[in-house]
Amino acid sequence: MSCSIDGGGRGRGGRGGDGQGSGDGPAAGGGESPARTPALGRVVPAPSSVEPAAGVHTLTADTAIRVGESDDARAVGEYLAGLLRPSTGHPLPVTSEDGADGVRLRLDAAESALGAEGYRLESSDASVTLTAREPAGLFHAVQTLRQLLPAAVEKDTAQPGPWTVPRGTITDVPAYAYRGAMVDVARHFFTVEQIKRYVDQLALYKINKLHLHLTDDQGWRIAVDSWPKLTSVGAVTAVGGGSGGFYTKDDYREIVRYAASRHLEVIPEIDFPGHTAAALASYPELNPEGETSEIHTGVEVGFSSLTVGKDITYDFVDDVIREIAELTPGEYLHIGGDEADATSQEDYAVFMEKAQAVVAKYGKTVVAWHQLAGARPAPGAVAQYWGYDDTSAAERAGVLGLVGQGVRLILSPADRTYLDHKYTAEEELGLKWAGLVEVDRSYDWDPAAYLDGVPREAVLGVEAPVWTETLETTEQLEYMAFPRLLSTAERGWSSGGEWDEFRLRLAGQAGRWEAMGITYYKSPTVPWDEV
Ligand code: TNX
Repeated sequence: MSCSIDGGGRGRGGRGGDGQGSGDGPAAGGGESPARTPALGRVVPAPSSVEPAAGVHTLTADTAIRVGESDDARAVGEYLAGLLRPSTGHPLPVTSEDGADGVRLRLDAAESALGAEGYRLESSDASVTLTAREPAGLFHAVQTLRQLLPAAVEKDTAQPGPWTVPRGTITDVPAYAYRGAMVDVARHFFTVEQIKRYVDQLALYKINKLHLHLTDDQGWRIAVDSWPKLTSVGAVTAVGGGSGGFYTKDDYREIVRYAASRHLEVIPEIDFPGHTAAALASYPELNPEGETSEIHTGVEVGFSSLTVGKDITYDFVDDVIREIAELTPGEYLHIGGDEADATSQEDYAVFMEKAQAVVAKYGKTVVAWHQLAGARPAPGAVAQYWGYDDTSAAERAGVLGLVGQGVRLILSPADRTYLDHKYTAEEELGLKWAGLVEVDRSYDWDPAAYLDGVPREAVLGVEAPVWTETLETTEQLEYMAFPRLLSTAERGWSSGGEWDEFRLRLAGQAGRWEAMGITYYKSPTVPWDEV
């Protein structure tokens, strides 16, 4: 960060902020004003460089969104207009007409330093100009602009304003290419609409990957045409014996399309060879003796396995991976590979080698949980590390071994990034096998230095998973994700960062969550703004 970030709200002594960049507009002074302007740089994740200037830019009834001739810039401009129109009540026409005023979105191939996702935001008296090399960068610039407007901009009915943006320049590029969030839709099912809502929330914090854990012992949640009983039988229930559910292929395509419109890539996970009780119950022929078995409705793990020695297992794996790959425009396909405690080590190695080859055959890059260390990784494979402070030296050594073979890592340390874990011992929701994860703990790590012996170049990025053994509703999911999701978002986007400063920026998000109707945990570790 090239300058100090003003984390404190104006007029709130003792938080160290000086209001720099908050400007002198009518909205800037009132601590209780719903239209208070955040300081430039009071953004999550923290931008790489923030240069505040005095004063504010104000969006008015005359403001146009200027997108030039680019369809990509127009798409981002329409998205921005859709965000701003309901609360501002302004028409905000999206126009190709050039002009020195308004909100200007520019795509410029010559801006090579901005890379695939970086952007620059310049706010002056006359205009707010967003510049990027690629559409994703413009989209991220819009997320920053949202956070620089008063929180009430997030409401879906007309609000009084004024709609001020602090002046100055932000230049911002991400530290890591992979900044993910995972939802386990297998333990409890979440509908397309619920996932879309979460996607919108992820986009606000520049998360660019949505990993869906689509299958587990308790349910198979994605239609596979060549094995229809996976959903007609395997999707009917959930943890606790509830009613389950699954995505048709069109449902899934709609998730992929919607996520792409928010510049998120969907990574499907089909968990093999363990976590397969729902598949085994759907097709008894996948069991060793063709015997019938049950879908699991409890929360235990590590008891189910595909039958590694049977040919039909590989027909199944090939068909499933082919059909899932067809639904996947993105690069990655996740094959799980975790907690295969009912598979012998030898069988595991055989199975994972074959399954990885199938992923390659259908043109995807394989991702697996870090238990992949028990097999030979395919060229280009990515492993997702989900260990924690108590993970054994032997297990860590296995991960180092993978890295030594060229495997890149997605880091999801369970005692930092796991959004299903309890904040405190008093919490009803959540698990705690990796310990309690208060908000400060979720921020207390550095991906570049987290695993001894793993160089920064081997870290593809970070991911925050929500496992759903104890979570069934949108409110519960949000309560667990907010605020901790933002810790992982920032660890993926920004280099460095101290908790004492981060928590001040976090504090400014509460007003946005209230305006958006997001349920969150009001952690005592964060000095929340009054909202
Ligand atoms: C471990 S993390 C699992 C999941 C559970 C989760 C609960 C991982 C790869 N496996 O099966 O849902 O813990 O926290």
